[in-house]
Amino acid sequence: MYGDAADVYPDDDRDGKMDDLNHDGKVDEADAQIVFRAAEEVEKRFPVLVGGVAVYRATSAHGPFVHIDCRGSGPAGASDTESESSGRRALS
Ligand SMILES: [Ca+2]
Ligand SMILES: [Ca+2]
Repeated sequence: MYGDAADVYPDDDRDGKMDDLNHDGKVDEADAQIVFRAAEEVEKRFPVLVGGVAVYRATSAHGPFVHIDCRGSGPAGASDTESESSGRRALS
């Protein structure tokens, strides 16, 4: 983690992966979407704080998580995404 960006995944059982937030028996993008929607709520309330939110799919190296970039609007800073971006870069 660096700058003001954060990778967010609730991990109450501390296994290093996002928990099964919707309790459907598997940890996947649906769970990441729950965090994504929560981040969107924050973005609506505090638009200056959040520069971008993206859901990352699970890989062999990590479970799904949500990346929140608080480094401000503009294209810089999100070029290192390894999976699809939400495309919700702030429009100014
Ligand atoms: Ca966990
Ligand atoms: Ca789930």
